[in-house]
Amino acid sequence: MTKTYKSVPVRSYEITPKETFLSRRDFIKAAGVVAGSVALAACAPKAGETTDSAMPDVTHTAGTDELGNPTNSFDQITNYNNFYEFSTNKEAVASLARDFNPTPWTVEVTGMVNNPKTYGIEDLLSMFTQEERIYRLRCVEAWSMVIPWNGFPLASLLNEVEPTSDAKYVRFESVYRPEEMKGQSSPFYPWPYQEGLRIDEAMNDLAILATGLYGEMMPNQDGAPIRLVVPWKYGFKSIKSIVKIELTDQMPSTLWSTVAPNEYGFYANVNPNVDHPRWSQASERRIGELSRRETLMFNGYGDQVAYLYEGMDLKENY
Ligand SMILES: Nc1nc2c(c(=O)[nH]1)N[C@H]1C(S)=C(S)[C@@H](COP(=O)(O)O)O[C@H]1N2
Ligand SMILES: [Mo]
Repeated sequence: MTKTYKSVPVRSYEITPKETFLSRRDFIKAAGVVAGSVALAACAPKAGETTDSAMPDVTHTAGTDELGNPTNSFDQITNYNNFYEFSTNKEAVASLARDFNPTPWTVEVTGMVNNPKTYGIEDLLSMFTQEERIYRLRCVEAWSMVIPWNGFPLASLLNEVEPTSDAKYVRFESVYRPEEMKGQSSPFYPWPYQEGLRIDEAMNDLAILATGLYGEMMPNQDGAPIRLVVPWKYGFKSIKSIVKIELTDQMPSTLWSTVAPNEYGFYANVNPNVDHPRWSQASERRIGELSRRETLMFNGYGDQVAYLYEGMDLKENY
């Protein structure tokens, strides 16, 4: 399931017309060519050779998760989005995010670390092996998808900067660009979006920084160019378009717990036994399916993460 791919710091839509971006993979298949880029044109591999391509062999991505659930389509994943910086309308995010320009991009890693550093997105793409991780994403609004992400463990980056022994939490901050993100004009939300994890949660191998999906660079609407994915927690923890990561000894405030502290807590682990005031969490609607599915404790990742919460009252979980 895990594979590596070579990334280039060039976005798909910079090298293909916007109209063809969404269907680029089909185009590549139909044309029988291997994905290349302007940067790689001089050493483009022959048709059929994917090893040196900027894009992985897409046939590997059309799979299932470890429970046998089929992945949602690229179309579903990129046209039904929660990204309040652009819009509260999930179907409007894709078009409103089209002109967002995530290059150049840097991520500042700071706070209680021995080696604070600002990384260019191209550094993060080349320093760390980009793996595919097929994860379920469960929104607190009780819908879900199965998404084939590309990315690398958050722990790999944290190990580079070496948190000090005082660091207990990791705080994440999204980009603030009200000119490009019209939703940030809304006075109802304390921008920029921020989120946090306890450091042992952040070091868990399931927690990744995702840089793409379906082998494409991350689409704008899904949090270009880099976002967190913590699949055992409700979707709102998986903060998009990250510009800053700060190690701290204080539990970070989060956008949602600031807006509605009675509805959203810090941990936000998926838990079918604890209802949200407005949504039962017992079951969920998988996008593209007709009947509802039962929601799984920790979204089905209990074997990997339950140890993190031993002795905690899981009713306090969100
Ligand atoms: N910066 C930022 N990150 C965010 C959000 C947001 O509005 N802004 N929405 C969250 C919510 S509620 C969910 S369910 C997921 C949705 O991710 P997707 O649109 O890629 O499926 O992103 C999360 N990350
Ligand atoms: Mo969500």
